[in-house]
Amino acid sequence: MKWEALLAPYAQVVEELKVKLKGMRAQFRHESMHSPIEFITGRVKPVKSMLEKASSKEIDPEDFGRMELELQDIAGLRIVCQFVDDIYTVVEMIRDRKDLKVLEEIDYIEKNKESGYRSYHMIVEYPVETIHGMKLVIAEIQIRTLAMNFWASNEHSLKYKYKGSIPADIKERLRGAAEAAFKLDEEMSKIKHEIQEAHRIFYRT
Ligand code: 0O2
Ligand code: 0O2
Repeated sequence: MKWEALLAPYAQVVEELKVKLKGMRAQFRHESMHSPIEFITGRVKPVKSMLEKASSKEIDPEDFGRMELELQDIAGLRIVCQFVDDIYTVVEMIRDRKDLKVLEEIDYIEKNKESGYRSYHMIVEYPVETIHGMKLVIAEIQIRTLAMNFWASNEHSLKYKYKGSIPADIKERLRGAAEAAFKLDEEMSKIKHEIQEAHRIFYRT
């Protein structure tokens, strides 16, 4: 079968989940509440990058069945939030949804990766209707702040530039930049709480 046909259910899952997650954001906005979601993006993993990952896991390039089981980010969604607290609000909302099942959660915020990377990852199973019946598809949802997203996209392009092997001194600076980005998140959260507190005091008196 051609790649396009094999990946069609994944493309559908990305589109369906994007619509549903954007729906959550729209509901918050309609109710004039702060939306924990700033924006959502989604993609199907490019075939080249699927094959590279398959090769690193010693999966035969013809064995799409194994790729479906072991590459959990063929369908990938990214939810970008303003504040760190918002990430955990979104996580709770996803856990509560009845249209998908959470298989695994990895908190790279509590414990960041060696590179400095921070994000909350949820691996979910989502039922999609195809012309051959219902198919359970695995998708990865990455939830992160704007600052974490800024860091990850810059680091990702540097990795691309240096073909996966970033020089040690640049790696060290990237780790420092990740900490600076996290400090910015923490500072913004403190400012947000102080504004909310001031609001409460103002309206109580
Ligand atoms: P809105 O209301 O502006 O958020 P699509 O299918 O076109 O909705 P696509 O093409 O899969 O989405 O993804 P794309 O183009 O990467 O971006 C998805 C949404 O995220 C777009 O908004 C972008 O404007 C938004 N976006 C991407 N990067 C940033 C960013 O750094 N900051 C902000 N605020 N938004 C960003 P929408 O979906 O068109 O609508
Ligand atoms: P791309 O190009 O974004 O698709 P595992 O097999 O479980 O050991 P796996 O599957 O890589 O490892 O899972 P992990 O580590 O949770 O990472 C999944 C995705 O998270 C990556 O996909 C990236 O999108 C993102 N990510 C993880 N670590 C980093 C990092 O150090 N920097 C950046 N920028 N992103 C990271 P891909 O397939 O690696 O890449």
